[in-house]
Amino acid sequence: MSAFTPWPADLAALYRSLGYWNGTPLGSLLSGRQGLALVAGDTRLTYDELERRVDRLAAGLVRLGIGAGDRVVVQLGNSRGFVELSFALFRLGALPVYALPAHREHEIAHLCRVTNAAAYAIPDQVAGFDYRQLARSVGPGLVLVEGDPAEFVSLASVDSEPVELPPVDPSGVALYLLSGGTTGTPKLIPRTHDDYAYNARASAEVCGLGPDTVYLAALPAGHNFPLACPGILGTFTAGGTVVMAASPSPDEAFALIEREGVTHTAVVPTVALLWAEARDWQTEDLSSLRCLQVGGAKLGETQAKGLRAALGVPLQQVFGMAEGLLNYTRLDDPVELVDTSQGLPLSPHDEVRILGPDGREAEMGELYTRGPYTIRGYYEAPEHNAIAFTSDGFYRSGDLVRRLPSGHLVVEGRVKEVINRGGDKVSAEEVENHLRSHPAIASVAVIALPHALLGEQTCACVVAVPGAAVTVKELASYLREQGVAAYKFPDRVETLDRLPVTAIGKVDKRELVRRFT
Ligand code: J2J
Repeated sequence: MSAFTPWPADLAALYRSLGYWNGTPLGSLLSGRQGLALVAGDTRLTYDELERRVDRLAAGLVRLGIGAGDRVVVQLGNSRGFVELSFALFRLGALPVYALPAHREHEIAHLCRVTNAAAYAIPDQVAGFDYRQLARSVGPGLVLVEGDPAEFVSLASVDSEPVELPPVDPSGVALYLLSGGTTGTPKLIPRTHDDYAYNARASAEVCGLGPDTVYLAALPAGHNFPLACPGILGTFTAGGTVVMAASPSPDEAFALIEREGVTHTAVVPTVALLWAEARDWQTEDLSSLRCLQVGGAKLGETQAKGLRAALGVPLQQVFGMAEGLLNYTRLDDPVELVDTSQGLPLSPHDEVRILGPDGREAEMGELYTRGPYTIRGYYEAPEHNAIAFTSDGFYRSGDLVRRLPSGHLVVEGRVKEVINRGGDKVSAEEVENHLRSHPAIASVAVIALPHALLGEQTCACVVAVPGAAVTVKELASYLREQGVAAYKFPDRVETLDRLPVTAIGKVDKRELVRRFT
């Protein structure tokens, strides 16, 4: 079983005695349910059909040498293969490592290397990008392809008579999520069967999911929000139907909402705003929607009111993090609270501390948290863990929040160096590291600047070497050559003679933000 930082024994016992951790491995979430489980493209699978396919896929993976504890980097789109492979791996006790579709050589090679991945799962090609080419340059020995496999193994062909599988320890790691981190390389978040099943189940309850729920997975499925908040796993827990959207574009999403009678879906504010705009010319019936979850980046009050008016569907604000803590506005909260807050912690046992600059509890300050589904440490990152977690196990979120008398939190800003680009998290340090090796750049600082649609955009503040010029286009093509995902490319470049520094000699990013806003 893969090592992770465990919860202290007394708290683990408490979470078990409260029934939060109920010993259910994720692989068994499909069992005992009935009706339509999954709609993806032309495929419609009942729970029975999905169960059978998962069992056969798991048996086929065993034949290919995949077993308990093996890590598999999963970069599939929102497809049947994503669901089938995830569940087959859960059943085997093998661990999906969820990459995002936008990741390229740099990110995938890193994930394969640090997890010593046994396999890598990809679609054949999407929107003109050939993932098999990516697999050729970085993939481990076994590459599984949904679609045309070329020289690799077709996921659909992995199919054997079901075999008896050894039991899976529900207290062990089930999967890895990627952090929207602050560090030079993205950190991996180990989630256990127990804590993640609770995350999905409790979320499903708060969002009112049941067998009649039709959930549209519009955001990339390997992200925590659509995966388990309540998302795909929460919908299966409740016995509902998951509908996979290949993209969250209004064309695709609205047609599926109308056709399938979608009741719940999750989007980032940028997508929600696009949907609201599209309402002017797209007339599909969206009245089946009972809950439009918006989260991942701040949704302002004016935006919330505008969305409500344009789409005419109930909204829910979600402030979550792949590390654990989830905050949801409740379905019966007054509209005013839904429009002005980012929600209330999910679990009665979520511990939230808001600490001011003096380290004392305050009404407004940095959010620290621990609880039954918040990790105690990143995968194999002892040095970073010493900074990211307090000695008593609180995760230091880097978010600045204010607590309302109702207990709801309002996100006011952040202290971590992340650009939240329409919900995509870009580590300033990571981009700076890449850009520092550019021959025209003497020094560089990457900052977030406001942007009307994205919320924030990435700006590279550059001191160029004498005589050289640096443009957005040039940096994009440089980073593309380095195999960096496109959402990390700077949207803006500002050139300076020197970077301003603070009294203690660090780059003064606040001053840069002031100057270029
Ligand atoms: C402001 N900032 C927010 C919000 C997240 C549900 C929803 C989102 C995520 C997610 C998630 C925000 N307003 N409503 O995992 O399950 C910023 C914070 C936070 C960081 C986490 C989920 N919702 N954020 O976004 O791991 O800065 O998770 O710490 O990608 O996003 O990013 P991530």
